[in-house]
Amino acid sequence: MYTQGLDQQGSQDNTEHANADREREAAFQARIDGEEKIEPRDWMPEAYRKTLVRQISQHAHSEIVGMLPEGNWISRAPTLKRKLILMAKVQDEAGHGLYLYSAAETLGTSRADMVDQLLDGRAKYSSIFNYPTLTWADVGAIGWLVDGAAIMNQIPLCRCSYGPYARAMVRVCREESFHQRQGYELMLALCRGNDEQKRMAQDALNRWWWPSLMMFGPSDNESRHTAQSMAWKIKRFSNDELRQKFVDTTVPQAEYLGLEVPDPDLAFDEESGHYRFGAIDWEEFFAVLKGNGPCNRERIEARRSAHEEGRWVRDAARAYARKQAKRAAAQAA
Ligand code: BYC
Repeated sequence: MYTQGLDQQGSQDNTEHANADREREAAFQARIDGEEKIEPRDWMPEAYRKTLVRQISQHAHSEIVGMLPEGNWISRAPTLKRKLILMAKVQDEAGHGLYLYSAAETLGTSRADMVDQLLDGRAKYSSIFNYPTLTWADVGAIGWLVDGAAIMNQIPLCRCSYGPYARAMVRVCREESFHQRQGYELMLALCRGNDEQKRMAQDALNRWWWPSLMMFGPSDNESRHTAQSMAWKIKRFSNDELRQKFVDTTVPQAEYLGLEVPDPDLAFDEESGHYRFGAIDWEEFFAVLKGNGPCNRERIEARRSAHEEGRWVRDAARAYARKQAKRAAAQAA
């Protein structure tokens, strides 16, 4: 009798908890629907927190790994001016990584944990950075196409429901817009140059076009997170919608450069006002995600050795912080 009474009490408590959770979730969703920003100290469903940590940390890792393919060309830039521009751009990417790690930390995950997840292969970063930069024209193609795709994806993130992520994106997008323009201007210089330079530009477009389309993620029917992320207003457009906007914006830019987009099925559809494009090689995309792209191993190896080489800086910073804390405690006593 007595245990039965306890069981009943237990199940009543569970029902009350479930009802309270449902009410909190409904109130949370109402705030999202009303376009309110969610801030770090606000209550949020655990799944919302987890989705944000996943997306923001992957985004931060992409910025940091993204420094590698372009950094490869800093010492070989053709002029001092190009070298200065490229150094500034690569430094901007480091800054973006830092704002993004900070935004993710507001959700209760430490930067050290996020970095560990990248280095031991548990966390993803953008597929695009697993391709090599073979010629100087690749620096132009990355700015034009990769930063162009990044802006297309990130401008809507300025309206993301999570305040710290949305605010970080405002500055990131301003800087990405400069990056895109420098890439396009570099391509234009090559296209107005001699035959060899124009061939380099075309070759870079041939190699970066399809991987750039893949950056937007799997097609909508394969994307496991989009529906929930859109309901939470983390994402404002689906992967396919953004990919289409990118194609519509970029094809006329390629025409202006006098370059040919490497897609025999590409055609403008008068009726819809959009470009129709050929099938994406999703096998290639998923192989890259699994770690089998042309440069996956090289990129992670470069990050691991950078992390090891930076160990003494972290140790020194920690020792300094301990010393400061001890001094502050002694002064307070
Ligand atoms: N690469 O359900 P889905 C940049 C993963 S670079 C690798 O559609 P979601 C920059 C996805 O994570 C751009 N993985 O996911 C430019 C998920 O796996 P998990 C970085 C990808 O999150 C120049 C699975 O596939 N930008 O900024 O709704 C220089 C299923 O996908 C990719 C961002 O990170 C990919 N391309 O949508 C330097 C923007 N695509 O986690 C830097 C923020 C998908 O379940 N992120 N996956 O194991 C987003 O907007 C979204 O996370 C995505 C994916 C559109 C990328």
